[in-house]
Amino acid sequence: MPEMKTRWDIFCTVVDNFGDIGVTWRLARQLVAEHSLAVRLWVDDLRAFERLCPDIDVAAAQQWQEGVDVRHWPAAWLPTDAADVVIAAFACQLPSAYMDAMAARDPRPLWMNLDYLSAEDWVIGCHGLPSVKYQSVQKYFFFPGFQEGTGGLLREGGLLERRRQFQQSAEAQREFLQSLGIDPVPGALLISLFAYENTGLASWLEVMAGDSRPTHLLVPEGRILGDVERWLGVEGLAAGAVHVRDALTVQVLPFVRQDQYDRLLWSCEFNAVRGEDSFVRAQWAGRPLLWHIYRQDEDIHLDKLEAFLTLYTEGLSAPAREAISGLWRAWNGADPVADQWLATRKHWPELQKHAEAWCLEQASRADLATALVQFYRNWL
Ligand code: TRH
Repeated sequence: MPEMKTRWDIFCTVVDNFGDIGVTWRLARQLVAEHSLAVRLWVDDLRAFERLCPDIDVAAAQQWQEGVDVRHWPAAWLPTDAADVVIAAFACQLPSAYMDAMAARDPRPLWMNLDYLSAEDWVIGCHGLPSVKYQSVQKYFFFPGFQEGTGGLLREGGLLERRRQFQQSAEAQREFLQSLGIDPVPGALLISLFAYENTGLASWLEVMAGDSRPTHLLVPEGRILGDVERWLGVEGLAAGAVHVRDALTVQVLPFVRQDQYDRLLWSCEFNAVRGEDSFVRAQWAGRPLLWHIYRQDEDIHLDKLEAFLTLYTEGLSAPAREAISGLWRAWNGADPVADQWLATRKHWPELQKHAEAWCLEQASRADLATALVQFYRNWL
């Protein structure tokens, strides 16, 4: 008889943006592909999912995508049996009938909350601790993170090898960029820009336009386009648009699939990213980056920014640390970034080496999917 696969349910409510679905879709695929698990991914908003995965049928209650059993999480829940492992992503509230099904199940499932990523030290103390109980079912905290003692980061098997091969092949990069309609400006610094609205952008575009080295800026369609339009003095920017201002070429890209977005990050010398998942992917690209952190009430996101900077800049010379930290702080304060960008450019070789070293250090720890599976094994 074939061995029964362990069944996992992942629940995702799309709060806003693409991070919630971006992380859970990535995790679900990896659990299927690398750990041979039977995974159902419950998503309340299939339209957001469709942006990342155009194959999604937004009208389907159930569909298979890359081996994942994708379920629309309906407002009116239909009775469903509980899985062996239940992951509530980002503290989403499970349907009460499903919680009853968990409590009725024998043996009880392992119930985990997959939390948001943070570099703060307290995460180490809280990772893996019991949280609330529902009847006799215990919930546990599972924290992703950058340090030993956390749940780690999502990283597919062989990712860095694929990245290295791609970065070593001028041909592969050319072909990929061409497939997105990108013909890199000769000698230009290739930069990707994925960010929330940011009034600091104008100063960055200004300094790039006046630079002695050309810059080719690639901007996937999204929230930052309004700031780009204001600076260019144009309206209705959409994928395919290309505008040149002195040394700066701005090109708008379509929003692409996650694996294509990875290759975009690998192709660029510098990546501006945001939120959670693109932030991690830019680290796996092994290139210097700029993080636009997701804003939170009472500015608590600024503590998270500082916590990450403390870890990330360890080992850099003091001037390089100040330059990159200054750039990140200005960007997240929506302040002008021109001086900080010029200072960062002065330390380019050091920052490039450092980005690769940071990537390798992070990759030396267990990836998040493996850590989840290990957590389950230890719990059994
Ligand atoms: O979209 P985000 O801003 O998501 C945010 C964060 O996750 C934040 O922590 C959370 O609280 C909030 O959502 C609700 O940024 P993030 O996390 O980088 O997610 C974007 C996803 O989109 C990521 O999986 C990469 C993917 N992506 C593509 O697949 N193609 C693209 O062209 C681009 C630009 C992104």
